[in-house]
Amino acid sequence: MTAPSTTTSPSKQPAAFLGNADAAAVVNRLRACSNVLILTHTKPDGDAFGSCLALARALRRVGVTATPVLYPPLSNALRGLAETDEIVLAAPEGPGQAMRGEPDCIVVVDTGSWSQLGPAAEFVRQRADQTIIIDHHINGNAEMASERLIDGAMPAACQIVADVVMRLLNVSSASALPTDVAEPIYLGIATDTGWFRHPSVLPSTMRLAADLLDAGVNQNALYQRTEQSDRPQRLLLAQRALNNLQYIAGGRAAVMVLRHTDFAESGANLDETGGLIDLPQAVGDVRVAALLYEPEAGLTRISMRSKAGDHPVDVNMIAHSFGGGGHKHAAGARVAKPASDVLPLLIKAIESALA
Ligand SMILES: [Mn+2]
Repeated sequence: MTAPSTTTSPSKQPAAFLGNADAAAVVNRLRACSNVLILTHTKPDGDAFGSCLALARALRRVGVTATPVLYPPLSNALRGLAETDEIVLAAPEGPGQAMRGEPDCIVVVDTGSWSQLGPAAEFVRQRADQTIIIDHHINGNAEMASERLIDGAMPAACQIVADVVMRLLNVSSASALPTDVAEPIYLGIATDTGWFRHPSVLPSTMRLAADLLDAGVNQNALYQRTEQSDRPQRLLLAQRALNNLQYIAGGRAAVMVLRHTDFAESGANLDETGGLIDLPQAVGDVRVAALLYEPEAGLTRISMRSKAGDHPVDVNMIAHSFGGGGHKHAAGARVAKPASDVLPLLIKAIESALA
């Protein structure tokens, strides 16, 4: 880990990871395939899961065998949205274990980083020529894939996947997509944008969402399933996060810490930290929110959000200084130190970004 940078000068910006392919080229390539492996980042979120499922369902409709291999943890809410035979959950020896025969194409969605591929990284490393990335993160590893359909302006990978599956299925409007393809796309966009509240939302995002509703998506059913199906333990974890909340930078930022023991004592799982980062953002003066939590003793994950507006803080820059990355308004990092060591460094980095 490098020391947190005290400046946010543009020269320190991570090199842009530019795409080199358009949707039409990717679709042509996919049409020529017969056996496609679909991968995403470990601990798949709604966007990762939705991208995999929508792409797999669309490929199967055009006669292509598609195997999405996902690495847990995967929330029960997401898992329940796919039939049991539609996805493979974990293949500890690598995705080859889950495939019937050698894939002629690998599509990696919602990430382009080796560090996020988990046990699949080695498999992909040997097959970069056959690999396509579809992503909205600009800090990835270009050598992972020969074709990279990447648009950092998109709020969700699913908005890019929507374009791909519409071309694949030959429909000119997302309203003509089959409902079972439209649903996971809507899920991915809704969850990656905090249900259309984040600054990343574009006019085209709302138009696409409307078209997906026309395609038969039941938005309230998806909302209840993903946002209103918590276990009671999650609220106990939230209680602990709020107990540990502190305002810094004169109240313009808030940081929360969950220690390893907080999970054991509340009975909550690591994947139940989702959404906690949004709580301090309810406060008007808070421009930056950070959550530090320890998946295990001696390891800290940092999650950060910033609000758009005057002098917005680029949390991607802060995350980068901790060896992580993400987007301007949402980023994270993992640091091999206890949270008590990381906290003062992070506070300093946030305070200097707000200075
Ligand atoms: Mn995403």
